[in-house]
Amino acid sequence: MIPQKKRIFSGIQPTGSIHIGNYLGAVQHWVKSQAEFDSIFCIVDLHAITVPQEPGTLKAKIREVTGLLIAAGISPETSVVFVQSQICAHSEMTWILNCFIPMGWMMRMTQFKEKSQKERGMAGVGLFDYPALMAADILLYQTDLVPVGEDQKQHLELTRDVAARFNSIYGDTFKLPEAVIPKTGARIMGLDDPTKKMSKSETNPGHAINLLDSPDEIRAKIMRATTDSLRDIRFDESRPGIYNLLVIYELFTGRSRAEIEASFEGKGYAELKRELAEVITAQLQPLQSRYRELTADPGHIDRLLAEGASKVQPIAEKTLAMVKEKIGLG
Ligand code: ATP
Ligand code: LTN
Repeated sequence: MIPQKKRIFSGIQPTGSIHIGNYLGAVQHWVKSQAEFDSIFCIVDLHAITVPQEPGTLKAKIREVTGLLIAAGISPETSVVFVQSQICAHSEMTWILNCFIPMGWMMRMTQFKEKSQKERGMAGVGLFDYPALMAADILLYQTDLVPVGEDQKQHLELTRDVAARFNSIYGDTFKLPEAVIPKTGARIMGLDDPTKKMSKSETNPGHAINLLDSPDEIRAKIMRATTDSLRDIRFDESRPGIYNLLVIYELFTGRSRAEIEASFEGKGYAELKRELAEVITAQLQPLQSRYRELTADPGHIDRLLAEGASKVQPIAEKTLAMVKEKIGLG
């Protein structure tokens, strides 16, 4: 018998613009692992509405993110890409899991604490419940591995905890998923403030390099990136600005740290920044032209998403039916 491939599941929010943090921390790893694993990628629009969204923009962003994933190398033939809200089982499973997650676990979630602070008491219940929806996404597909950036580690732990809790009550039901977090690039920092993670929800235009930025925008953002007043170019985590730029350089070029430090010996920050801008531009150009080709026909992306939904629906329905049966629902 041919052994079954392990299943990968991951998600991305259709909000803001996809930036090089999303790409280096998550998307490029999804692309590389497609051949080896049975891969499912979800455009998490239900997660997106945990903060206010403009309807027209949300719809457009769902297509944009899908187009970017495919342009970045996700193959719709080998992998599945689908929209979360098109599969009702995600919402239904979230409700069921809610009933098995103690409030105390949820109250420890640092992402909620950070995001809700900005909302000054007006954060929605959905934002609080965000990790339960994420657990439902993962557990519905009996996922083995979840490749994500560092910021999602705690959510993955909660997912495993609720799965284990359910299994201990009702017997073996959910597979316990494992987070896969890259050693380097799991937390690319903001260019304007290298002490904060690069994030889609930051609005400062100098904060992130987006995958669709023009060469001029890339150059301007990199040249303005916050560094320090020292001179030597070294991978030194205590100097977050220059360290972040070097990590981005390392990941886009695939060169070793020793090689990079040697090549910038005696050179200044301006030179590193100029070269980094060139490297990023060269890497993003082919992706951008594929994106333009893919989106030339507006119906194309919608068709791919409809196919994706029809492929995952039976898997999700099967897990949901098993769970409802075990609990004694309906
Ligand atoms: P927001 O910060 O507004 O919540 P986001 O930038 O984190 O949005 P998501 O769609 O939530 O974007 O994340 C998609 C994937 O990118 C996730 O796996 C996440 O862990 C990863 N990711 C997000 N930001 C970074 C970053 N700065 N460095 C590395 N990986 C990241
Ligand atoms: N919360 C994740 C997005 C996400 C996700 C998932 C990631 C939603 N559902 C399931 C992995 C598996 C984020 O990146 N902010």
